[in-house]
Formats: sequence, C-alpha cells, structure tokens
Amino acid sequence: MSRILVTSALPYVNGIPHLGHMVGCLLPSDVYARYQRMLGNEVLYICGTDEHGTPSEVGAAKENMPVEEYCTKYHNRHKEVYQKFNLSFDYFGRTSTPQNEEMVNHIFTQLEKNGFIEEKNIKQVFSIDDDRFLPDRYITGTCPHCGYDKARGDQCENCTKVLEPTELINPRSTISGSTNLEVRETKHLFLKLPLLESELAEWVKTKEPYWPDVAYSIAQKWLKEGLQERCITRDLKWGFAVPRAGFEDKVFYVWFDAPIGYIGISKQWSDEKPNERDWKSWWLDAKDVYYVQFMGKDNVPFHSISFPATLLGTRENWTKVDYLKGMSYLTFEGGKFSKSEHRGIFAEDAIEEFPADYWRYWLMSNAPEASDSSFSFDGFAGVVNKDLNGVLGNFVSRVLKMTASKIGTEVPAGGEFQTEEKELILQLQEKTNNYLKYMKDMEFRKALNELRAIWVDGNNYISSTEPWTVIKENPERAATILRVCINLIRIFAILSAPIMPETAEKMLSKLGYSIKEVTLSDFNIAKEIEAVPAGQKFEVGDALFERVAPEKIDELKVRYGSGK
Ligand code: B3M
Ligand code: ZN
Repeated sequence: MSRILVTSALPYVNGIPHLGHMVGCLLPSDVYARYQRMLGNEVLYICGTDEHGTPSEVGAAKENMPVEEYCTKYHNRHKEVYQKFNLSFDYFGRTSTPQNEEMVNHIFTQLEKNGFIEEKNIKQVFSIDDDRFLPDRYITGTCPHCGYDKARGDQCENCTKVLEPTELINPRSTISGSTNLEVRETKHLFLKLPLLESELAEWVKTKEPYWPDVAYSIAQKWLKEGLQERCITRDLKWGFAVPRAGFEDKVFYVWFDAPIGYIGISKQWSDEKPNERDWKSWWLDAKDVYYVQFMGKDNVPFHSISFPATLLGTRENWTKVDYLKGMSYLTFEGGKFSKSEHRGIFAEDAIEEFPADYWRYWLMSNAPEASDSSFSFDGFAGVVNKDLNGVLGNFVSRVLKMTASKIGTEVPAGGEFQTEEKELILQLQEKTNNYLKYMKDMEFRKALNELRAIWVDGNNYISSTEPWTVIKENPERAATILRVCINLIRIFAILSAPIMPETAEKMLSKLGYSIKEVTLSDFNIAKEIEAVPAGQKFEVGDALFERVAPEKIDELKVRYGSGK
C-alpha cells in the first residue's frame, strides 16, 4: 500500500465557485483521491479556502462586516456546495487559522535563519482616492507583453506572465477605478529566489518524465527567464503578522501563506483527532509519500517554483510535489463565466438543477486538459441523454426489468460461458486496463472515453446475444446471458465509482452491495464477472437518470445568460 497525498488548489474564499473552478482542480482531485482509495491506498486529500488578501478585505467592506466573519460566511458556503458535489476531502480547512500561522512563522524563521530573506525599500502604488496602497492585483491596466487591457498588477491572465504593477500601461485602481495613483516608497521583505535557482532547476529536472507538458513547460519557462526576488509582505491589515520589528503594519503576502496552507490545513485535520492522525508523517521526512497537486494553469508558477523554493530554503525535508496536474480553462458557451454579468452557471445553482453525478460526468469527460474546453447546455444535455441515459441507464434498467419479468428477481444460474462471453471478457479486460492506466496517469478525458466504451460493450453484448429471443428455445442460455449482464452492472458500478459515486452506490445497492465493500485493486474481469452469485436477490428500482427535456434546456439558457 502506498501513501498518496492529494491537494486541490485552495479556492479564494470571496469567489463564488462556478463550473470552471469545479473542473479546474476540485473535481479531478476528488476523482483521483477516490480512485486511489479504491485501489486500497492510504490517501490524505486536503483542500480549504484561501482567505487572506485584499479581495476578502474589499468584500467584507462591501458587506459591511468584519473580515473574519465574512470569511467564515463564505468558507461555509464553499464547504456546503462541495459537499453537495460529493467532494471527498479528508479535511476542508482554512488558511487563516492559528495552525497555518504557526507553519508560516516556522517556515519564515527558517528562511530568515538560512539567509534567504532580504529587506528592501520598494516603490508601491498608492491610491490617493482610496487612501491605501494598492496590492498588485488591485491595479488594472494594459499588459506590456501582449496588450491585454485587463491585466492585473501581479499577473496577466491572458499570457500568464508575472508582472510588477508599475509595468502596466494606463494603470487604474480596481477598487474605485481611480487613476489618481502615485508611487510611494515602502519597505518589504523578499524571498531571495535567485540563490535557490540552481537547486530548484535540479529538482524540477527530476520531474521531467512525470509532470504533464503544461506544468513542466511553465516551470522551465520561468527558470529560463531567471528567477527574481519575490516580495512576500504587503501593506494590508488582513493577514498574518510579520514577526520582525518595523513591520507592525504589514502582513505576509497571501501567496506566501496560501500554499503553506496545505500543511496548515493538514495540521487542522490532525488536531481534530491527535491520537489517530499525524500531519507530520505526511509532510516532514516522509519518504513513502507520493504527492499530487491539482490546479488551474495560472497557479502553476507558484506551485512549481515559489512554493518548492520556499520549502527548499528551510533546509528541512518537507514533502514537495511529485506530480503536478495543471488544468486549462473551461469557458461558458465560448466566453467567460461572470457573476456580475450573470453569465454562466455557478456551482450552487448547478446543483439545484441536476444531481451531482450529471455534472461530475459531463465535467470530467470534457475536462480542459490539453486545451480549454467550453460548456454549453446543448452539449451537456446531449451527453446526459446519450451516455448516461441512453447507454448506462438504459442497460441497467433493461437487464433488471427483463430478468425480473422473464425469470424472477433472483440472479439466474444458467450454464457455461460460450465464445461470446469469452470474447466479451477479453475486450472488457483490455478497456479496463486502459481505463485504470489513464486514471493513474490522470488523463481524465481518455479515461472517460474508455469507461463509456466499456458501457457500450455491455449494450452490444445484450443486443447481439438477444436473451429475449433465446429464452423461448433455450432458457438456460438466456439465463447465462442475463447473469453476465447483471454482473456487468456491478462491474460498471465499480469502475464508475470514482466519477459518479452516487450512481455507483445506487447500482450496487440494486444488487445488494455497497461501495464500501468493493475495490479496484487487481481488477480482473474474468473473476468479477462471476462475482454476483446465482440466487442473489436484486431490485429493479428506479431509473438511474432522467432525460433532460429540450424545454428545460431553453429555460436554462435564458436563466443563465447563454449566448448573450
Ligand atoms: N487561491 C488562486 C485560485 O484560487 C489561489 C490558489 C491558492 S493555492 C495554494 O485560483
Ligand atoms: Zn499579457
């Protein structure tokens, strides 16, 4: 058994998650964690809200509440909607906790002791009308590299280049829109990344065969451009205090404490049951841990460069990422999701419209892996109606109804397997091997293609063997076919479980099983296809899925601003 540490990028607490966030890191990490657990591995799956920084301050001011209260309110909203999507975190924590502060202080002190921290005076943008220094992401302007006119002062989301706010052309305050800005001098702390550059490059090199192209090439691009010192403090009130004289009115930069949050949240998890859980065994001198991180591609530089460098600089043996899965973007009908423009379907609304598994299945089969992908209601309905209803749902109800009406609600015995069954076993074994390999490699679209093909094989098998005709002449043969089909339901359920846990549970419970007692380890079709014994009771029960009607689609398009 291996120990697999899985983290999903920590969503900003003030952001309302939409389908793009769901598929950008949360859902793929959940599918992967479930898959690993079903293999029998020990998994620690961590996520939580990223709470510091100006967006929380600004959001709290808008809602006229203390920032702590504001963060708690939105943390709970995130937590609730992720539960509804069945995200199986071992712990969903927060970055603003005492546990995280303890980690941040420890790591900072180590960096300082090892000579990787430097104090410098820098020029920062001060907004006279807002009466405050503007953090980088609260300055908007034109990107000097690609000309994108809504580039933020910290990073251009169009070309992913990291920026200094003073590089922006035509800068303005994002808070008030004011262009009445001036540059003032203020003192800050810097992480001396150039001193860690060669060590980091060596470390990244060891990842080459493992990291997917997006992640590896982004890391390489950064290293090639040469690392700059990174400012790790900010002129803000909301954040962790900086333990150094003269920094009383500053806090740590949110991107300094957020990735450390993975560790802080693990400590929160551990603190809940200190006798059973040990965060340290996952994070410090943990030789047997394989660490997989999931994130949107704009987060890759922070996870492949700044965070590992931060950990290297402590001169302690922290667990660093082994495999970094960077996802591209999901667009909404070809455009951006926008809460303020009422464009796009957000997670809280999505889950009121359809069950979690419909979304989970659509999102994972259309995951933006090699390139961006686009959500459309027509595409979504097509997939639900065709793959889920037409292929999987139809197979399950057809098999169980037919057996119940022609033979009874106990699994029939039948006789020996014939060529058809032997061929089916070979086909399914090959596809299952591919499916499991793609899941292991986190190639989710390919994995879901295989899964769908496995369901299709089941349909083809029942169509070509025609048990409803055969039963008239040869009831024993028909019984064999139906017993195989019932076993296929169990096989399909187990294979689908990481992606559609609720549906898998429904399928299994029709046959008298539960997800908790099945495994993906040593998944051998020849064995699994005999698992449900003759005589076992089953229930026809309800249909697994409902078709999405065209009228419903029209209604959703209007409600969620399609094609505006
Ligand atoms: N909150 C950015 C984002 O949500 C940031 C990720 C932090 S991961 C440590 O896209
Ligand atoms: Zn740009």
